[in-house]
Amino acid sequence: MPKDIPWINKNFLALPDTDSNLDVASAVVLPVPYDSTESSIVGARNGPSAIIQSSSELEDYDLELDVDISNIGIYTSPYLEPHMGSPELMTQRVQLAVEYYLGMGKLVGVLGGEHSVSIGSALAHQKYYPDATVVYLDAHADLRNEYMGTKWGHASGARRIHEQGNIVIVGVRSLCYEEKLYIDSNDLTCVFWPPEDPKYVDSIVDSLSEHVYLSVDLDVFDPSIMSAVGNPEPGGMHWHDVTNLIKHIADKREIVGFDVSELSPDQGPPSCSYTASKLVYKILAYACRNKI
Ligand SMILES: [Mn+2]
Repeated sequence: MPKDIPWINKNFLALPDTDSNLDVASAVVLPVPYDSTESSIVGARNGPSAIIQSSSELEDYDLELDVDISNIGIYTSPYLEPHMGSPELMTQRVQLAVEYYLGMGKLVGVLGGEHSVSIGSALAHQKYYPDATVVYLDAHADLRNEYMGTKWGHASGARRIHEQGNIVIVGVRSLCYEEKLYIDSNDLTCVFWPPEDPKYVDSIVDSLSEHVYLSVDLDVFDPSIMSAVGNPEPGGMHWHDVTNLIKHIADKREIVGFDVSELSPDQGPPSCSYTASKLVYKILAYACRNKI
């Protein structure tokens, strides 16, 4: 293609081919437009396209880290087709797709979709990094063994992940009694929001293994900055609470993969899509800055 004509690529960050082809990319963003187990507001299937579209407005240069993010190489995968057979089959499909890119040595970031996409992605990462701790940011505990007839829906993600390995849950302010009992009886680390311990960031980082998988349900944010989610919950984390925690984790441990989910773009102002997009960008920056 002639380079003197200003093409716009429809990939994450609207990167030119030289920064976004699979061969050069350190990271892969994998869009998963799936929201079939949502029990309240549907629309997270439109999250990946809204995140990618908003990302074209982001600067490649990150002021905080003084790096050009595009230099890590970011490949935007084709969208994963939802499996309508069952939520369990969809989980297996997500796991397969994530393992495909992990097998190439890529850092994979899944763009949901509803938060159940985290199950397949986390299981794939737990297979590649058996010691990994999953840091699960969510307004809800997602520890129900089963909900509305499935064990593989958005209400059971943390439970399925905990059955496979280590998990630390942060930001919870809404849960059922069964989930509270599960946390207590399993001695599971769950930082409710607001946190009681002013040094909660250090406590979380100290509890993590070397490899960390990060799972972010956008409803962990306060609805004042993130209303476009399926289950908004008041009293949440703010921008710097979340980014500061992720930065500290990346400083002391290795973030090996992540997902960002539950953006339902029609439920809020365009700033929500932009915020979700910038969060993906910041996670990539913290996780990959040493690869630049
Ligand atoms: Mn949630």
